Amino acid sequence: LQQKGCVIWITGLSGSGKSTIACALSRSLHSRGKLTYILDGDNIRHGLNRDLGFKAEDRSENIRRIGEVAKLLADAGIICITSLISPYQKDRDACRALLPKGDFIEVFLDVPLAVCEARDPKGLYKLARAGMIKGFTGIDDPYEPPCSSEY
Ligand code: GGZ
Repeated sequence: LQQKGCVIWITGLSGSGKSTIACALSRSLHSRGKLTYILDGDNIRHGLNRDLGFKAEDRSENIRRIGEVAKLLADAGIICITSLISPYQKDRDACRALLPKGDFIEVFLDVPLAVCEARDPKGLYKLARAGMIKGFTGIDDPYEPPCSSEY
């Protein structure tokens, strides 16, 4: 395998397009002979992280575990693409610190809340506005935009 691994960390609100872009990026890299793997929050929360919810410490633990898995994959020479809201700067920074300088590429999908909410692909914003989901990111839970993302 003539490939150096890295982590491409995509962060942004629900509905900002993280999964879509992760998938498109992965396909594009595959077509150029690169080995990739996507770690998607929504998926991993059904398996590895099914014990975690959405309170602050659970989100932090979610990000911590996925950051460690991403590091393992990068060590194995894989381009690991993560697709997680990852709302807290300190948690993203901790994942960055696991990797050699330059091997953690943070990508901020800077999509305004109003646009994400208008898309509402799963109807979750509607539920959150109705008070049927508590602590929804962007509605009644924080999102800290990156201050030093690569993209
Ligand atoms: C945010 C929530 C919540 C709450 C369920 N807040 O757009 P989706 O549906 O498919 O992706 C979102 C996903 C967020 O999981 P992450 O692991 O990326 O979050 S974090 O990085 O903050 O740990 C959303 C759905 O789960 N979802 N409840 N309260 N998103």
